[in-house]
Order: sequence, then C-alpha cells, then structure tokens
Amino acid sequence: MSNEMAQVRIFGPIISTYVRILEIVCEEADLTHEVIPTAAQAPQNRHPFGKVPVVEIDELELTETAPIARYIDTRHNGVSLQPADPSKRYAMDRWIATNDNYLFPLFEHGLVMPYIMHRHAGAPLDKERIGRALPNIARSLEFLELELAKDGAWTRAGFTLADIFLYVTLLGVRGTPEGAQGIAQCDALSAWMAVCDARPSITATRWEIERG
Ligand SMILES: N[C@@H](CCC(=O)N[C@@H](CS)C(=O)NCC(=O)O)C(=O)O
Repeated sequence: MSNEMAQVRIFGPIISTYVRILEIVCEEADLTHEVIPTAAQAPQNRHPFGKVPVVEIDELELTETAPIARYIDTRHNGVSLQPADPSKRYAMDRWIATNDNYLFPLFEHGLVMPYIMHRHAGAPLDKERIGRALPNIARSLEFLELELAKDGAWTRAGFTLADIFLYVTLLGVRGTPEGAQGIAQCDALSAWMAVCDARPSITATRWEIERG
C-alpha cells in the first residue's frame, strides 16, 4: 500500500461482519479504504456504546454501519445501491433492519461467536449454546429462503445495500458446519449467495480465512 492515507479509515477487527460490510460499500464506491485493527473493548475505541466499527471519512467521524453505508453510497457512489422508489427503498431498509435487529444477533451469539472462540481463542466449543440457538437459526434460514423464493424479497430492486448486509451476515453462518449445512438446504439462498460470492467488491475484500 502507498504512504498516502486511505479515503476511508475503518476502526474495528480485521474479521468483523460490520467492518466487512463497509469495506464492500467502499469498493462499490471506488473509495480507498483501510482497516485499523481495533477491538470493541480497546480503550482507544471511540464508539459511545463500545461497538465496532468507527469510521473516518471526509474529515468526519461516524458510527453505526447502516447510516454510514447510506452516507458513502449517497455522497460517493451516486446513490447506486439505494433504490429511488419509496416502496423499494422501504424494502431495502426493512431487510437491513431485519438483519441488524434479529438475524445478526441470533446468528452471532448462537453460532458464529462460539466457533470463533473455539477456533481462535482455544475455548471449548459451547455446544449447549449452539444447540439452544439452532432451532431459531433454522427457522430464520427457512424464513429467508421462503421470502426469497416467493418474490425475490430484497433482490427485487437489483443489488442494494440490503444484499451486502445479508450476505456478510450469512457468510459468518456459512463458516460454521451447522450453518453451511443449513444454507446448503436452501436452494434460493445458496444461488443468491453464489452470485454475491463472485461480485468484484466482494472478492476484493475477502478475508484471509475465506481464501483457504
Ligand atoms: N449497531 C452497530 C453494531 C455493530 C456491531 O454489533 N458490531 C459487532 C462486531 S461485528 C461488535 O461491536 N461486537 C463487539 C461487542 O458487541 O462487544 C453498527 O451498526 O455498527
């Protein structure tokens, strides 16, 4: 990388759902970006509620991923990832909210985090926690599959910010054995993920662990 400072500085862990979402949005907007490794609990983390990421862009310091994504797309990408039609814009926002309020917390705490703690922090795999979450996780995947198969759900307005949020959240799920099996049983969801897998903004921001 050159010595020049990136246009967007993202403070958060290198492997983090919300950091990756913003890396993809930056790629879509053709903005240079850099992740400055920062743990949520680190004293230098400036998020008022101890979350990550915190973002520096245009001499601003921003928090909360969905508003940051909308800001980047509006200010730097010609609003390409947000439909103009109000009902389509609502659908995009609804799926982002569904992701942030229900899907991410369920998947993260019930499945993804126990595997991260096991694989990267040497903790025993918390099978009890996973077992408790799995029925709800299976129901959520089935819900996504049915909605997508019924009428295209979040894909009806083309590729939007909703695709990015849902894809990265499901990427974490697919990185676990139970999650990979669950997603493989969902034909529409698998096909949509495969299309996203090949998108240049997504391949350009792949995590080291995805490269195999
Ligand atoms: N509402 C925040 C949520 C971000 C979030 O949940 N980030 C996770 C990492 S992907 C986090 O900070 N986890 C650490 C923690 O909750 O202590 C946003 O949209 O940016």
